[in-house]
Amino acid sequence: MKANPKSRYSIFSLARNALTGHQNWERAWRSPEPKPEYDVVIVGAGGHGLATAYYLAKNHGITNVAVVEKGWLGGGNTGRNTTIIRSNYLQESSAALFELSRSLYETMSQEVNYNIMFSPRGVLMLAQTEHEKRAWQRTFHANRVAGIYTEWATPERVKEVCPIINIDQNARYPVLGGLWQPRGGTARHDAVAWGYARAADEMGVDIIQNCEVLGVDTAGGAVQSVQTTKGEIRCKKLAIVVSGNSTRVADMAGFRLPIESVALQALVSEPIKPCMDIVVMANTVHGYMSQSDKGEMVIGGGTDGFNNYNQRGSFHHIEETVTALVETFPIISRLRMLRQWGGIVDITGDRSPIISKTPVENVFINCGWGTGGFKATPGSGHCFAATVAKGEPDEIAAPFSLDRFTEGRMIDESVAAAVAH
Ligand code: FAD
Ligand code: PYC
Repeated sequence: MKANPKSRYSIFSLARNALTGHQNWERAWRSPEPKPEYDVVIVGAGGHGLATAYYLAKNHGITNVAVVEKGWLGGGNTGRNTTIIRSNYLQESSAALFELSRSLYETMSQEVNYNIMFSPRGVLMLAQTEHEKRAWQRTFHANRVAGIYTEWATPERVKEVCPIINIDQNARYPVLGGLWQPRGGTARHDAVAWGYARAADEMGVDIIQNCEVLGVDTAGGAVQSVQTTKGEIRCKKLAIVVSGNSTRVADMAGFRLPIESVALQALVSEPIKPCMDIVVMANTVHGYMSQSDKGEMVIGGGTDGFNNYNQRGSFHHIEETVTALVETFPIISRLRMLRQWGGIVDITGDRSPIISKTPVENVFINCGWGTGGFKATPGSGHCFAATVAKGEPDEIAAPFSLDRFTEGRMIDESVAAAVAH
């Protein structure tokens, strides 16, 4: 990466801090008190809210912006996901959105001058029933038409890219092939939030943590202000980007969303030697796995079977997910699991996101990413910033508006959504 001459960080500051007991690190972003009024208030300092702030400042010159966060930045789903990035979606509009995002990941470290550790190691979606094989082959053909590079992998090719997979055709769920996206991969999730936060802060955006939005004043049918735990903040525009809490904040602004909130859990094993250098998703059995740089196997499964706002893991999930995966990955039968957690995901009926104006003037919403929004962070921020700045969705965001649910323009991505189908 080329050194940025404006950077406050250098090899010399690294050495100086190492020699002085790490007492003198500069803060990566300021911790301001809220001003009385902003042009735009963004609720939620997850990756999507921070990316929105970054692109509002960078692409639209709007810097009188506050991002208000009830906890700490990146502490929601952004810091709880399993970091899978891919764009192998079926519908044309989704392909455009997710491929924009994947391609922005390729250069994000340089763009925000922060190493987000993008690792295009390849993502493989297994086909383990005849029906699933047909569904992924259909997606493979659609990807080709949309200009997204994927390959169809035979069982032998699957074994080649992931030697620890069992391809015995007598298995209960035999590996019949897979959809392989070589430029899919992973990135460090909290670095994505930190990178956007630092870059937005440098352009003048106020990031206000420990500041919960408790109410929205919409007198006269347009947003006036938000009530927060740090007092009232007036705003000309309000952008709601709170994932699993979307229905709660939309309620405050006086409109309803077609969203269900449910916990999605994940777990990691004890660290082991490198044995898997790609990401594999096995959606028929509801499981997926990759290996972290520390050597832990990062494992996840399906959503909880009931609506809830829990951010915790539960024992049944470890048992169900590991049981589901063990036939395909026999080596995990002897692994000890180290820790587990959960996040609240916001799921729509068609498993596609919402990037939209709302029935309240100057209130905008970005939600419904469900189990799959980490991969979309840069593209989502890019499109949502344009929507907020111009008051109308841009070309890529337009199909994802809220009125598609009343007009019946569903964007069915239940197969691509994988663990959320
Ligand atoms: P968040 O990061 O949740 O940010 C929203 C923020 O809003 C939070 O910080 C919250 O505290 C704040 N907030 C809420 N209410 C208020 C309020 N009233 N006032 C102020 N602030 C408020 N996606 C992928 O693409 N790949 C994956 O591999 C993947 N794995 C996942 C695994 C798990 C276990 C989970 C839980 C999710 C996974 N996802 C994955 C989904 C992905 O994490 C999310 O879609 C994405 O991170 C959403 O980002 P966000 O910025 O919209 O939300
Ligand atoms: O959307 O790729 C995804 C995903 C993987 C695990 C959870 N979500």
